Amino acid sequence: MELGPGELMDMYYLMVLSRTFEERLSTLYKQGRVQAGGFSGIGQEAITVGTCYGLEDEDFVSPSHRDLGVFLVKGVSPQALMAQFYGRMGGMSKGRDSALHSGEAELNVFGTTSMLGSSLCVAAGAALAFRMKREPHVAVCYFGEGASCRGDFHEALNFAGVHRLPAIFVCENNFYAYSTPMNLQMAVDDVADRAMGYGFAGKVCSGNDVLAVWHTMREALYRARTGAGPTLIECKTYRWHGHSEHDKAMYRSQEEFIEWKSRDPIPRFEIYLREKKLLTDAIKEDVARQAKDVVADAVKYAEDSPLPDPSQATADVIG
Ligand SMILES: Cc1ncc(C[n+]2csc(CCOP(=O)(O)OP(=O)(O)O)c2C)c(N)n1
Repeated sequence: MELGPGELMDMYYLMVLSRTFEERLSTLYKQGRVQAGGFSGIGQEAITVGTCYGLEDEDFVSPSHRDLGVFLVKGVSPQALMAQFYGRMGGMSKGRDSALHSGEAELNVFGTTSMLGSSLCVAAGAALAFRMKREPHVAVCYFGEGASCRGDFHEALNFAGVHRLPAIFVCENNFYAYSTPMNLQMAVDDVADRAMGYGFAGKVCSGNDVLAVWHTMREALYRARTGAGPTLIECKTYRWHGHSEHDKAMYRSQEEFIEWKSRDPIPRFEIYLREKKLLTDAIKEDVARQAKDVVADAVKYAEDSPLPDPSQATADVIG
């Protein structure tokens, strides 16, 4: 399956929107205007857009703490997302928290908890539910290479492998779990190798090349939807900002940072779009303006949205 011009430009817009949103969020954090600590996914946009674009509405996704793009592509409005970071009533959790630990049940976006790796088992469970109900949907779970060192990861993959579940595990390997470099977390070079131990395919791709990510995801979706079982996709990438906005990331070198910045996924995709005669300077400016307007509108919506009423703190709690 190839992407048409409209789809390619949609993906480009979503990457630009994601970047613009997060750049604004970073400024808002420094101005003390948002409640959230700001786990930036800048530099990783090709992964969220490349894996999520084209998913069915019924497909289940469980984004991690810096996967803003997953929410945007799955259809959460930029307004609700911004209000979420402001901790306002208009946000996904109606002001009960201010990070991406919230979800949107109607869109099948499952909010992860703060415990790294916890949602992998939930995604395996969602995939099992699809299997039991004979529904042709897929559960996609996002996590970092750090989370892949936790027990939940291994239990989820083992269970998904045994039952050949329609699950796709997307590892965003940005080489650091907070300040811990990859070589102090695991003794293998590729997280994808771990899939072999659970009896299914592990694929590595460039997480800064949206088309490589998209094609790898297509194969995984085909396997999942045809009953061939799960896939572990490892996308090699880099987070430009620190672990969160207060972290200056002094544990990594300038050289390394500059090298990865030169692999920025957005200009990389722009080269492709220009070669395909889909992008010109004027269109690029238009897309940037559109994204800026959407984000400005989201900020206004969030700032106009009321703070939650304390009496509602335990409303919607199921138990
Ligand atoms: C079980 C657990 N241990 C530690 C933390 C604290 N913590 C939050 S995010 C993070 C780093 C996660 O690294 P990774 O999984 O690689 O994802 P990334 O932040 O790089 O996207 C840590 C250590 C946590 N939330 N849960």
